[in-house]
Amino acid sequence: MSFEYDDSNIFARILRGEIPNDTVAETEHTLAFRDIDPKAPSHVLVIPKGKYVTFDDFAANASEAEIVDFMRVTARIARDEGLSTGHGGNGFRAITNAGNDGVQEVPHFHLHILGGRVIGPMVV
Ligand code: DGP
Repeated sequence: MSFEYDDSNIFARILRGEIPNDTVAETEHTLAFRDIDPKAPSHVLVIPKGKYVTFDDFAANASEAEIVDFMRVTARIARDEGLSTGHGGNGFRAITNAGNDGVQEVPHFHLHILGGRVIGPMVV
C-alpha cells in the first residue's frame, strides 16, 4: 500500500510557516489550530507534523511516539476547550475524512474536534 504525500497541500504550507494559523497546541510531533471555516463553537484541527495523507496512513506508519502524542494533544484540547466529559464538559465529536469517498479536502491527515453544541451527523 502506498500513500503519496503532496508537499504543496495547505497543511504542509501551514507547517512550513508559509500560511498563518490560529494555534491552540503544539508539541514536537503535533500541531492543533482552529478551522478557518468553523462548523461549531469549538472547531479545532489536530494534525501530525509528519507527512501522513490519511488516518490509515498515520495509524499504520507513524511511530508510537507520534501516535501517543497525537492522542494526548487531542485529549488536552478537549479539556482546554471545556468539552471533555471527564472535566465537566458536555462532550464533542472527533471526525476524520479519508480519501475520495470520505470527502477529504486536504490530503494531510487531520482530526476535526467539534463541540460547544450538539453536533449533527454530517458536519464537515
Ligand atoms: P477535510 O474535508 O476533512 O479535508 O477538511 C479540511 C478542513 O480544513 C476544512 O474544515 C477547512 C479547513 N481549512 C482549509 N484550509 C484552511 C486553512 O488555510 N487554514 C485553516 N485553519 N483551516 C483550513
